[in-house]
Amino acid sequence: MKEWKHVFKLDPDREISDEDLDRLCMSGTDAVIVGGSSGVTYDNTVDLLSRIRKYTVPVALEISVAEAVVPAFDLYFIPVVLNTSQGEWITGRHQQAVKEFNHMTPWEEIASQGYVVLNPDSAVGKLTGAQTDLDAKDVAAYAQMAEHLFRMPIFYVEYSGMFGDMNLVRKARNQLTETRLFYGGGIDCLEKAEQAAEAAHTIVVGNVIYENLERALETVRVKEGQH
Ligand code: 1GP
Repeated sequence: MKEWKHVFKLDPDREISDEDLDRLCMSGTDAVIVGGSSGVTYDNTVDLLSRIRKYTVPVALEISVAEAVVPAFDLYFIPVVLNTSQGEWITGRHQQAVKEFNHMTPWEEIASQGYVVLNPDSAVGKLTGAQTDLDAKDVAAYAQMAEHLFRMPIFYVEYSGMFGDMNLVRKARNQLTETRLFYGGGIDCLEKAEQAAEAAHTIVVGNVIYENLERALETVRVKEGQH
């Protein structure tokens, strides 16, 4: 995960053909994250994992609902929304899930993600009641908290559905030495992928997979200019 430059995020609640999935998994991306804000179930998560498992690409589950936790992923990501006042998205659901799994929780395969959600119109923004009216200094402070206060391995700047402010992303990344900054939101062509890859450690490409697969695949070329 420390080396990832580019990842695709696939939503178990959306359809993807075997051919398109083959091209994604063989694209040279560093990893596939499985996750979504709504409609994620055990069945559609198992189904998608079993299809991705035919390939060697690492695959991580970003857990949104405890009922859809499926064994056999390489890694599990636990999102913690830093910019909400709704406690269920910070520790509430997490505590319930850990209580349910109890001693079964595979802590060595789990990484927390400190999310800052910045698109108020996104599904995740609405769902979590994120306070999105933040400037670069606000987000940089959250980045410091993620690294130094909570020691989170990932700080995720989430603009889901819109391309964000790369200056803000860069300033947040400059706070970090151990924690990796993941950026996601509106990357729908190579040019935006390059801008985001210059500002973040790891870029996440989601929606364009379902809108325009060719454009999604071209974003992997950011790996050619590794920096
Ligand atoms: C969503 O950050 C990811 O969680 C990617 O965003 O769907 O806008 O590419 P997009």
